[in-house]
Formats: sequence, structure tokens, C-alpha cells
Amino acid sequence: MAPSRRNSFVHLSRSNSLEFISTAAPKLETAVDRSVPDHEPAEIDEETKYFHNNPAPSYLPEVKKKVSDFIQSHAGKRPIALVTSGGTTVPLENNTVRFIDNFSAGTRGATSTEYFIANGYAVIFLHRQFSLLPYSRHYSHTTNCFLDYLDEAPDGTVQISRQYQDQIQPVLRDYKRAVDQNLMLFVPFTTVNQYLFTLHLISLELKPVAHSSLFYLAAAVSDFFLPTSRVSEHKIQSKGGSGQLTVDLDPVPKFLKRLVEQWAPGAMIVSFKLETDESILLFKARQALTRYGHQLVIGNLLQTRKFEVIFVTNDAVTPYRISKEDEENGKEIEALIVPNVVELHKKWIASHE
Ligand code: PAZ
Repeated sequence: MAPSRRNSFVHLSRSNSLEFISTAAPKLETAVDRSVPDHEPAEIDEETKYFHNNPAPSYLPEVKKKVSDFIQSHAGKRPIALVTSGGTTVPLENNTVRFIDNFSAGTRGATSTEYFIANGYAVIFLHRQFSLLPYSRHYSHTTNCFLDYLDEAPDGTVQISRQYQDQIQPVLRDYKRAVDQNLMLFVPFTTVNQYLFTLHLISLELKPVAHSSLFYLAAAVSDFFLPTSRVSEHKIQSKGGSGQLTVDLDPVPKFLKRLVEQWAPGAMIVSFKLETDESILLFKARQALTRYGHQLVIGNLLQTRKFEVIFVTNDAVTPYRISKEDEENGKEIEALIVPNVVELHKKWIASHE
């Protein structure tokens, strides 16, 4: 019997998604382990110390299997991009009621993923759970409620309104093609800890396809975190203390150097640098390039990130812009960013052949 439309949709979207893993839920079964040491001997570097002192997400083996199968199915056939997207949380409690978050909606990552797929890539989409997703992002914004696109026919069937058919059809086609050809794998995270462990794992899995892999690190990752040993097990109480909440956060170790040198040697690595003060953006982008030794930093300002970015490489600084009017008419800056990254990646691959 042919599967019902509903079932086939559920099957299609779930087969290449790890969304069933709930990264947003607190880990109820574990209390804080106070025996976890806070400090290691001085000779252990910060990154190693981080992975030693903070717990790996329990679902990582499932992620490893899915990622490994995905990479194997594309290796040698097409380049693979790891796109990171959305903001990370820093939980203040183990049974998490409160957390620190940031503004990122995942627009850059979700949009770029569509352009990478259009440019012949397979994409591992490491994203903040419930942030924007490729293709469905067109209809998940609050000003674009998907219900507005639907009508009820006289016989009770629900259908896409005639006036929106032309708008939805190309997005639907691209989405179905991406799903049918298994071109994207969705891997979720919520906390900065989940992000770091998962990024590490995926980087190691990509090692065999090093030069044809591209890291496009657009996620807004917290610079600070609360080590597991200091996370309160239960909801922090407002009564009984001083009435004030003071939180001491540690700096998140700078993993990019480790990524470039050890986790993913040979891969082309693109990081993003976000600032709010235009006068320091170029300096900070150049500093990141020198400090971490990778290939490209894409600088953007919070205020103008949808209209302009700068590409900073060892040889050049190149701005890419669209006008505000273009943006309002549906043009996307990622339509400039991604093909230019792809060109650089082609040169990178050629130079390593
Ligand atoms: O997710 P979004 O589209 O709202 O924002 C994208 C962005 C500004 C987070 C991204 O372009 C970026 O700069 N990411 C890196 C941020 C940083 O760690 O500096």
C-alpha cells in the first residue's frame, strides 16, 4: 500500500534529522557531581580541561552514527559543508529554568545551507534546536505564519491558497530534492556544552574527507559558561539569599585554534566575527585570522548583518553588500556570500590535489 501523504512527509523529514533528540530539555537524571574537579594540573591546556571537566551529552553516539553514515554516502561525490547556526545557551541550573542566551535566530545558517545545497554541497546543519531551518524558514517567521497560506475547500480538505502556489512551489521543490537526495543532516544543540562536544565529534568524523570539507561557523557561541561543578542542581531560589543573583562565568576556551590544527587539519575553515562597533570589526577579524590560522573570517555588524559583510583573508579585504531596498524585495546577502565562499573552497581543493 502506498504510504499516506502525511506519513511520507513525516518519514522524509525525520530520516535525515536528529530532531528527536531533545537538546532543550534539562538532564533530569543527573544531579551535579561535586566530585568533578574544577581545576586540572597546569600542564593540561584549557580545551582538554574543558572536555574533561564537563559532561559529554548522552546522545552523542547516535549523532556519531548518523554523521558517519551521512559523510560516507557523500564522500568522493560532492563537497560537504558543516554549517553551524543559531545561539547557544548557558544554563544556570541543571534542571534548567533559567539560562543565558543571545539574539541569534539562525537566519544566516539556515539561509546559507540552502545556497550551499544549490551549489552542489551536502550539508551537516548543526543548529540551535527550534531556531530557523533551511526551507521551512520561509514560513516559520511570525510575520509569515504558515496557516495564512492555507484554505479549506468546500469538501473540508485543506489546501494551499491559489494565490500562494507560485511562491511555495519552488521552495517545496528545492526542499523535496534536498530530502530525497539526502543532502542535509540536521543535528541540534541547545547549550554551549552540547555545541562544543558535537562540533568536536563532527570535526573528527570529517577528517577522512578533509580537503573537500568546509567549516562555515555562523553560530553565535557564548564566550562565557558556567562550569558543571558550579551549576545549581535545582531552580535558584529568590528568597533566602541576599535577594541578588550574582553569577561568575568562566571564559569558554578558544577552540578554533584546536579545530584548525588538530580536529580538522586540511579542511577549509570559515569563521564569522560579529561586532556592534564598526571601528573595531576589521581589526578583530584580522586578529582572529592571525590568531587561529584559518582561511577566511567573515565580519559583520549586528545592525547591518543582513545587508553587508566583509571577507577577510590573508591577502585581501572584500566587502559584499546588498541595498536595503534589495533586502526588502527578497534579495539575500547569502546569495553573495555563499558563491564567493564556494569559489574560495574550489581553489582550496585544487591547491591540495
Ligand atoms: O543568526 P542570525 O542570522 O540572526 O545572525 C548571524 C550571526 C550574526 C550570528 C553570524 O553572522 C555571526 O556573525 N556569527 C558569529 C558570531 C560571533 O561569534 O562573533
